[in-house]
Amino acid sequence: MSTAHQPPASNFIHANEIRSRFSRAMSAMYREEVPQYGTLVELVSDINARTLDAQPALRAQMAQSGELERLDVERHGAIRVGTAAELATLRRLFAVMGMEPVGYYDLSVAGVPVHSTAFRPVADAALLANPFRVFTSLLRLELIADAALRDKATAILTQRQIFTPRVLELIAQREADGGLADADADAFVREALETFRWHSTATVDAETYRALQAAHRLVADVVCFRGPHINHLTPRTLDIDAAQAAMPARGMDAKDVVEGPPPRNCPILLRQTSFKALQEAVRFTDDAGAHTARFGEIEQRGVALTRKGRALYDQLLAEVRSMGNAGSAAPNYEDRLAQAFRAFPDTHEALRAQGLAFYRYTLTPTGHAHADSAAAADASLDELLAKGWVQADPITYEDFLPVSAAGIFQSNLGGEEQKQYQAHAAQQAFEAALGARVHDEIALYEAAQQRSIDQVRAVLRGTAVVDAA
Ligand code: OOG
Ligand code: NI
Repeated sequence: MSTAHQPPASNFIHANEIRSRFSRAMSAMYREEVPQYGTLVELVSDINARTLDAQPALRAQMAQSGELERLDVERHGAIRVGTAAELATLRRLFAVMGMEPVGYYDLSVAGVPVHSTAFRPVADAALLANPFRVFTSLLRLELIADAALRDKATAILTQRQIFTPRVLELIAQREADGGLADADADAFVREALETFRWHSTATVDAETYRALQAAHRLVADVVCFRGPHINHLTPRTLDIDAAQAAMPARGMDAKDVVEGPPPRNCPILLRQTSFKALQEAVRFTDDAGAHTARFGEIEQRGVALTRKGRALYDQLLAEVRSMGNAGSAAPNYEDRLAQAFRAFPDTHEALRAQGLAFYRYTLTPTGHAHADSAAAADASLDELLAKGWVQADPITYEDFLPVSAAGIFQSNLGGEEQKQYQAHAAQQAFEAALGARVHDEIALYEAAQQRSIDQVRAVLRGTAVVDAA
């Protein structure tokens, strides 16, 4: 796709760098828009510093994996869009920053009329540089029962343009040339940010807003505004229980329970909590009003699970949540969760040996000393671990959890209603709207683990090639 007048590739700003600039700009914008987010970032930063001081082994492990460096910049955000065209253009916009759609999440099962993916980097090096992720949901208007209201919402959505003309040009330019030079990259960041900005003026009158809100609060949030305002940004904490406990003292109205697995010695997947969405003044075309959408969230990430591990997680969680049909709002939820998860091994040795979680294998200094020896080349991975020639470090879970996401949605829509939709995942329809397949997240972890094993093997056999990627 190169053209004669294209600047040399070395002038292009790396996608990782554009993503970092964008994530920084987004964080600064959200701090201005929602000052409590700034408070949350400070709280998390204090708690992370304390946790690392108290746990030198954790610090050493995170330093060795490279994750210590990314910790302070690590964020995810979330947006919700209304049409296939919006979703498809977002895919192209995120591609400029090296972010690809990973995973399919059907939230209709939890009474939220959307399905979603997460745009994020996928390569090991890109994840280490900056793992910025955006959980992106597409409204499913077909789940709205009232046909007239559905048509009205569709008409409103087809009239809006959530991208600036300049960002559309820059996306096309990057697709044609393969990159963006410095000034264009900065322009891209500035223009892309406009799509995610909050607008306190709605595009509809108060009555339309109320009608859409009655269908579902989420429908009003998506349809009535000029763009898909970022609705939260989430820093990563190393001790979510400490952070949750400290939130009220800093003036934050914390959600009652932490979503995801219970506290453990070896964190798995993802644990999340949030402070509740703010009621904000908005102007309809004919009247003043209020809207609840934006909130703050924190998360703690653990090891990625294999298909077997994930099946066990889903099974144990379902056992607890199905009791009394109350989900995480049931009494004694946390006790019952902890009780059920006793069935989930809680040492890395057991998680690894039973094939429940993914690990990245590297040679230790002793292992390196034995490279190219027959003893090393013939040994199994377990033998190499037992000898201390190879070490296994947990691969961090970079994705989301549908049940947790639903809990986050529910607690932040304001209002208590629980809508029921027929559960029907529609991954193909979602991918058709997106204009691409989504990555299977578990296959990505599997490949990362396998690459690390291949690399260890190659060094031990003396056939390692210097890996350029
Ligand atoms: C997204 C909620 C899901 C998470 O962290 O699971 C989410 C939304 O409310 O739009 O962000
Ligand atoms: Ni979130």
